[in-house]
Amino acid sequence: MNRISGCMSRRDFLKLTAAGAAMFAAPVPVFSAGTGANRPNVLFMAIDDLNDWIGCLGGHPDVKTPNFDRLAARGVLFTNAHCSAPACNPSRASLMTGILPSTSGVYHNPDPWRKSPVLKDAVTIPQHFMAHGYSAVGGGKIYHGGFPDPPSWQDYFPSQQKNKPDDPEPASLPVNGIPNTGPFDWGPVDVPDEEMGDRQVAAWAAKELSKKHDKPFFLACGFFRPHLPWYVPPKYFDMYPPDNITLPTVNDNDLDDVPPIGRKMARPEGDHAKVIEYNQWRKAVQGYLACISFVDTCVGRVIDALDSSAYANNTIVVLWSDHGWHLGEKLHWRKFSLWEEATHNVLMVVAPGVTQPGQRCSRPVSMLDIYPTLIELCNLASKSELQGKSLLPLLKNPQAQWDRPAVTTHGRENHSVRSEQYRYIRYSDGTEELYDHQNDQLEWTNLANDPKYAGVKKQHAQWLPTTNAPEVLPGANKEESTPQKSAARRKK
Ligand SMILES: [Ca+2]
Ligand SMILES: [Ca+2]
Repeated sequence: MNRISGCMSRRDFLKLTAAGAAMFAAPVPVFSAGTGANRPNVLFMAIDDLNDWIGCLGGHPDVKTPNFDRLAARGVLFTNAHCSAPACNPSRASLMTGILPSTSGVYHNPDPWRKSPVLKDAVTIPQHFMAHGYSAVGGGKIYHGGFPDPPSWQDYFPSQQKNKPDDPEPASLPVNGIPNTGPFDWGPVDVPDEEMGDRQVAAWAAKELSKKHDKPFFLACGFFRPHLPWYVPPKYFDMYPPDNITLPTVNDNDLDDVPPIGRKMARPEGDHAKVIEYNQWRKAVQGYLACISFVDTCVGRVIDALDSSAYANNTIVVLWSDHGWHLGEKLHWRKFSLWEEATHNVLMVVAPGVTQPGQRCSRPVSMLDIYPTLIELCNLASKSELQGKSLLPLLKNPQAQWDRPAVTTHGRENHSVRSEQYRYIRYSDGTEELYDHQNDQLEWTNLANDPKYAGVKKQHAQWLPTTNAPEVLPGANKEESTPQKSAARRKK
């Protein structure tokens, strides 16, 4: 599939059948229970702000990502995977605890997730592994910046309090010439790769993999690029000459059939207007692609280290990104929306003895599903509070039936339900969008008001969360959220 050029693949209908549900009735442990020594290790890699612009997902025709592609080729690439929330903190809090934003009340980046009454004592993925005899260490960005979680780890790089190494910056800022642009900036920084924070995280992870481990390990390794600002060494910019870059296919009237809450999320008068005014679209796409190719080399370092380690054959690799990114589609930039560009993200799983090489799965899955998947793959105790479903049936057979769509929430009571064919959005005021991906992969034509689709809407609406917890606000977690506050805070 190629969302940029508009070449669209046709997809099967999602079949919401009882047969699909029955597949979850009897989970089969893959590895035998017993001492920790029998259990597989887990290499858990996170990429920040990476949309589907990697070679194997076909999201951009120009991108070069040999390392993402070779990892995907070893196992199952999920081509229709979506985040629980299109922002770093709520997406990661949800992924790491297995709880939906609408249940926890963690909707936006400033929301302190451990202050949620639901997540206060939540057992995170690495905590659950530690409770089963694993070591759990991490490096780089796994949780969002302001909210590291020392109880999740035995050790952390660079430290439990400072989860991310610093990055070098160009001498003169901003590079793109947009006034008051802050981190919404792009351009080369003339340093060796080794000075980049992500390369330090990759080197740390490689060293961990070279050590002798007495226990099975859960090793988390989080890369920050392609998060803004898009500063990486010049050679990565040189890979994408701006004059030859393919720009996203954008419909200037795309927001005309979008309800007001959605238009407010897009904010075309903000980033997009500035990018056009300062003639930066090509350079911005260049910067994002450059950062993707840079982080691809970091992923490659870690894969090489795993391959040359003693753990090459008994380590599960899970690579994920926390949400997608708009680069002008719907006249929007960044994440913070409920459309395909913001919710679609990267998920690939290599599980020795379970997955086959070269498999692709187009079932709609959620980052919420990672936690129960790892529980089954490593035969840990199940946890009834988790709201995702184990992907094990799809890891074994990517064409297996799947009984549920992926739900994404952005702010209280704004939800998207993504099935194999459709995306249904319902905002807090009851307004709706519906897109048919079989005919409209770019989500240009909102079908929500067409009576022909009443049944499709109803089918998808049954998956809308019934709980919409109050937002967990900094310093006053019992306070009720208001749309004004949420809108103001989202801009931070
Ligand atoms: Ca992010
Ligand atoms: Ca439209």
